[in-house]
Amino acid sequence: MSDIANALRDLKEDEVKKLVDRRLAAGEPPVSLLAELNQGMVAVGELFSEKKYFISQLIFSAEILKNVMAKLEPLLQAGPQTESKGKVVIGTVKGDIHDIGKNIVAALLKGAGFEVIDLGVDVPGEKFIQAVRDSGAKVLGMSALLNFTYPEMKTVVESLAAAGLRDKVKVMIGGAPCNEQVRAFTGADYYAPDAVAGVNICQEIYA
Ligand code: B12
Repeated sequence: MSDIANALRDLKEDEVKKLVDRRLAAGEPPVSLLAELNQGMVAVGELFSEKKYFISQLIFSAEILKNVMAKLEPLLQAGPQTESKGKVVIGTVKGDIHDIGKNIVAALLKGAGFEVIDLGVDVPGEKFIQAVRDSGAKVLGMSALLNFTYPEMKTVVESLAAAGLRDKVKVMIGGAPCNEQVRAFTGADYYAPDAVAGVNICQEIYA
């Protein structure tokens, strides 16, 4: 693991900030730091699973990452102002309040010129459907970090069909525990392992 990932895993806030500042000052693009930060958070999650970290440490890791992202997000969004490339509805599914990854995806999409309709966290299915209908977005992105929310994503996909919207919108899912199998279970069209992959998928859809 990199020095940034290690510092985040060890909850050394000042160290994380210092390393991030140093790499940005050296001219490194902010997007290249995301994978390392993510690695650090995965390591925190593992320590939590092993009962070596408790919920307080999970909360603290999120605080550290949120503070770092407050610096990185404006940089990720700082693309040249162009005409909207298209609309994307995004949110974290009902029952789940994890939003750091979803916010990164939203920031990168904005930076790439997409109009993002961010519904926030713990989003009920009806709200996703309503937003897709009202906005005419061709992409719906759902974030899920808790495995017991997979059925919720499946329900949203089925509700899109029931509302006559399924052929008008592509559904993309993401979040640490998601994978291709989860995508197949939910009936979503795409699974994105990270935010950059998510942006690439949107670019393909709107090409
Ligand atoms: C920080 C954290 C928290 C914070 C969240 C704060 C916040 N505002 O988000 C807090 C402390 C609140 C929290 C709470 C809980 N958490 Co938590 N948490 C984490 C942790 C350590 C990091 C998550 C994170 O921010 N990662 C960094 C971001 C950048 O990564 P990411 O979200 O995966 O996003 C990237 C990609 O996945 C992708 N992506 C994400 N979403 C989307 C969406 C789309 C559309 C696309 C295209 C891409 C995409 O792009 C992102 C950037 O590349 C994870 C560990 C892990 N492995 O992820 C556990 C983890 C997710 N949590 C877990 C658990 C169990 C919980 C709790 C139930 C704990 C408890 N007992 O209360 C609660 C649940 C609360 C709830 N109802 O939601 C488990 C889930 C296990 C499971 N598979 O179901 C994990 C995996 C930890 C573990 N190993 O046990 N958590």
